[in-house]
Amino acid sequence: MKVNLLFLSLAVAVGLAVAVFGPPHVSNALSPKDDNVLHIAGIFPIGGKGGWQGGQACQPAARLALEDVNNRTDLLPGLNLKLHWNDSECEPGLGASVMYNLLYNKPQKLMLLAGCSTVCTTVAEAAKMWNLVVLCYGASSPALSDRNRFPTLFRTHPSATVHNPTRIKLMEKFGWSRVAILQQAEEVFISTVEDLEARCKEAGIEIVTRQSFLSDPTDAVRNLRRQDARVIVGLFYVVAARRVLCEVYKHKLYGKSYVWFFIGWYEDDWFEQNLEKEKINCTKEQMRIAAEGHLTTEALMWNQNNQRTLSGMTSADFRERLNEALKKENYDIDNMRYPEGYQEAPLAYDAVWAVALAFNKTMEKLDRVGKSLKNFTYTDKETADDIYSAINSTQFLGVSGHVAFSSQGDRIALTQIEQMTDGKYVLLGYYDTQSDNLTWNNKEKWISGKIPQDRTIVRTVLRTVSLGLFISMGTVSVVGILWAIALIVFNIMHRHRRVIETSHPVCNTIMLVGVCLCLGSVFLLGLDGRFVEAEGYPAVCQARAWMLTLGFTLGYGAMFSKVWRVHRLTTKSKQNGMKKVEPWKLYWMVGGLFVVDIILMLCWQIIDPLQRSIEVFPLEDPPSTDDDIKIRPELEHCESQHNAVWLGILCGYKGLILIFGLFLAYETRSIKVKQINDSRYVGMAIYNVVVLCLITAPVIMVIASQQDASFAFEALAIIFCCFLSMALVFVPKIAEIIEHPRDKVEAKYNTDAGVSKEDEDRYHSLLAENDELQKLIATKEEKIRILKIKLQERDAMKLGTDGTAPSAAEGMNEPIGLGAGGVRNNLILGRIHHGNSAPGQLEPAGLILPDPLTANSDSAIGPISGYTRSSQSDFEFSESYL
Ligand code: ABU
Repeated sequence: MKVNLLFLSLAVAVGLAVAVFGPPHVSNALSPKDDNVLHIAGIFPIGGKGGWQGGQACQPAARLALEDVNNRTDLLPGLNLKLHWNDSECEPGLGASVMYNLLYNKPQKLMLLAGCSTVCTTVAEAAKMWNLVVLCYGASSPALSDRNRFPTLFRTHPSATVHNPTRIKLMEKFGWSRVAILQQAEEVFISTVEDLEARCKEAGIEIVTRQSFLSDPTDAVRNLRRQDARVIVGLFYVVAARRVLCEVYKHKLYGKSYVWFFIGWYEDDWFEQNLEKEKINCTKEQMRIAAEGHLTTEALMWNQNNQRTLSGMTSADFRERLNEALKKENYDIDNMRYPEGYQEAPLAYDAVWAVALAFNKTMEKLDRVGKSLKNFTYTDKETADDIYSAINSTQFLGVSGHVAFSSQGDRIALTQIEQMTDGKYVLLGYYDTQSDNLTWNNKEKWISGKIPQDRTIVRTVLRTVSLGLFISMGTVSVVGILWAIALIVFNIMHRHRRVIETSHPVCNTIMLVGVCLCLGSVFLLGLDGRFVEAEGYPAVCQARAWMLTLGFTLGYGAMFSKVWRVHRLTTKSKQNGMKKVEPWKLYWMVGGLFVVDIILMLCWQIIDPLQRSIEVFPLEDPPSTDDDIKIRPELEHCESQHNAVWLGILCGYKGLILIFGLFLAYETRSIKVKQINDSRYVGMAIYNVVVLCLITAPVIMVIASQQDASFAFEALAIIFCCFLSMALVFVPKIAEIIEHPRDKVEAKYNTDAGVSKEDEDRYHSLLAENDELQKLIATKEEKIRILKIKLQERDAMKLGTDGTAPSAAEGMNEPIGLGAGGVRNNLILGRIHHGNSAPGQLEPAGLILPDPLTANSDSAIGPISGYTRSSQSDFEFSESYL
């Protein structure tokens, strides 16, 4: 009933198909009466544009088989086979239409021959409705092995899965464990790939990517390149294969670094055919270049032994006859221009023989029950089952080899492996899946002379500081350390010299120790993977952090404490008077900073210690090598888990000290105190350190990925800070000591007395001048006294004569403004250069400087620049160094 309804509904379609494609062709060597004829239907893909057009050679092969079968008297005695066929173009829709046409047009067909997987899938799924057995001579789809879906299907063509064990075998043989798959989106290839994936997984082969395409493979091929696919299994029909190959050429996925596995049933010159017709945008030469070296696997379709087969022919005889038949159809066989399906022609030939043998067997069986094949109808399930059983048990030696069908209806076959060498296919060997036997001819040829790699070999190269840079920075650091040690010795040796003594030698030594640590850290900064194993690197990281932090604190802290004290002295003196600088206050400051550092560093190293971290850079090409390798540069860094937090705390704390030091240095820029004689030079050194630190820290963060630049920058900053600090603090001292080897004459630095050499000279000249003036005063007083006596005598005489009052001169008993005692002690120092007055210029009235030797340190002069000058002997104001 179901079938009848189907018949009815398709009648219109069949009628249309007949009108469009014309009546079916009939192949029969003889012209027997219709009573003696068994009719079979055939569907051949011949004139299509895509897929497999193997009917071009398979249809003539089937025709030859019909001739041979019908010529045999022992086969189907008294009966002839007749083939009614049409072209499906390997299009499933057209194939279905052709099938309906064949089935709904008389005479009754007993079996269906079909080729091309897509068509076979369609017709075999429908044929069960007509109780028809389908025999596929050209269908490789593994999906066709599903007995539930295709219960009446048999095929002489092996399933495409027979290639997969062979592919796996080759991958293992050549050591490829990373492959890619490119497939056309057709069920035949999808099911083949599924099988291949399962087998790869079993064999431990990684499938790096699986790309598919409908008709345009451009994107899929591009993706293969992106994925660095080297060994690629390509599954597509030949028209798509030509498009793929052209894209392979364009994307340069060919040559010594690539291996392609193609399907072996394309014709030998498939990559040169129909390029214009199919609008392939590559020349023959380009296609040849891209195709060179590829491997193919294919089930054996031609009997390899020169045995006589059931038909009485060897496969060579069959080839001859087929070639003749094809020549008659105008194929240029002499020039090796074979039609599509030439490889599968023996399968079509053997398929017809299998039909004949099965019919023969069925006939015998039906004869015994008084039935005949000739009475078969599409509803005759019983006879259909008999035909099924007969073909299922059919075995014979055909021109394609031993013909037998598995329980899934599949053909069991050997596979052959070929390689394209110099534009020709060369047989490399055979693989028997059943016995896992690989017969190898050792004829493979690789473009580079060696087996291509399945991936780019990535070599990890650790980026290290260049040796020259490390050595040069190291050398400068060593010089710096030696110089610092020499200065420590100098500082200790001359600690009693006033110039050193008043600069706080212990503070100087602390600063120099800090300098040594900082310069030592330059070595640690350059110690990387070149010298230290990965396991030892965290220790280097921690040593670097400790050394640089403590070095900085000692070096900078010592200088900071000096400017701090100067600032304190100048601000406190107003209230408390000038005090002596207590050394312990300086050490306390440095010690405090040092302890804070130790606590911070301990917390950091205990809670979240510095570890070796690796920065990976993009792959690079090696400078020059023929090998297929890439370089992956790596750079070591010292990082803890919460690196940013720790660096933030440490840099924040140090940054504050730097900024505060900068402020103090600025505030005390014009002040020189006798208690810390080098504060101005120290201030300059602080400026230098602050500026360099503030520039270096952010720059190093930015260039951290460039090992040479960041090392050079960091090392130079440290070296520059250290050298300049040492120079600013010690060069004047050294110069002074060289200039004045004896302590006495160190007048310039003799600030304890509060008098410089010039002041002393000036003092002596003032004393002399004072003596002169005192003598002058004495003379004048004598004169006055004499004059006074004279006046008194005159007045006495006058009084004696006229009795008048004394004159106005009587009020001049004392000299005006020059009391004898006051003149001696207070001098108008009109010649001392002071403050803003030019040398030799008189100071404004009222600026009375006490005697330098007897002055009270508390005598105030008045505020200048916000500071109170308590005594000319305590502070000296000079031009700011800013
Ligand atoms: N060897 C030809 C197979 C064609 C197909 O499976 O469609």
